[in-house]
Amino acid sequence: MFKNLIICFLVFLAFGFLSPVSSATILVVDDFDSGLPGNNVGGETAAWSCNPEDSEQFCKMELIDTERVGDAGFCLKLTYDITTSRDYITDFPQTAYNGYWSLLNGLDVSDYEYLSFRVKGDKNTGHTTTFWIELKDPVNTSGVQITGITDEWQKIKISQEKFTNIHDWANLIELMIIFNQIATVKEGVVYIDNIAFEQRVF
Ligand SMILES: [Ca+2]
Ligand SMILES: [Ca+2]
Repeated sequence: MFKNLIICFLVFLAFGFLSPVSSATILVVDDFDSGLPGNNVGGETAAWSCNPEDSEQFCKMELIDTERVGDAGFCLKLTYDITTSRDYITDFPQTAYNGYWSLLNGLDVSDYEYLSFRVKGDKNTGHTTTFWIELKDPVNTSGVQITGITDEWQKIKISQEKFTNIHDWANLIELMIIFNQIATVKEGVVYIDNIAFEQRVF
């Protein structure tokens, strides 16, 4: 009887301490709340463009606390412009491509099922309703088109299976946001917050 009680107590302890689901089901890549470049998994972050010497096109990254998800912290503000007098993309004259990268340093997300993030466009400047998001493993790159962006925060949740070219989910190298010829508005502002990988909720 006493032995059974001990076992019950140990089982209670084990489940009590090990089973809280919230800590295990979401892996936060970046909540931007430090207000500084660099993500929550130790990777560098930056804006990029297809030609840094062409100042007619650019993507600028800022971390701001006037727009964000939640009551505190910061979000990522991307100000982009893909109009230029030069040609970069076949069949799309005078169109550049640029965006933002976040290094994942070999992040293991093989136990996760979804990439998620919050996004909205800026009502005043205008914004594209669509952009491209890519993941890279050591060998492959795979992208998904994000659509339906409005000027209200929404959560985007993409099954990792949609990134069909990624084969090494235990070793992700980079996440990239790309503004290119699919942008519905060629100059604008997009806000991003809470980039994460999530497990399926049972
Ligand atoms: Ca935030
Ligand atoms: Ca321009």
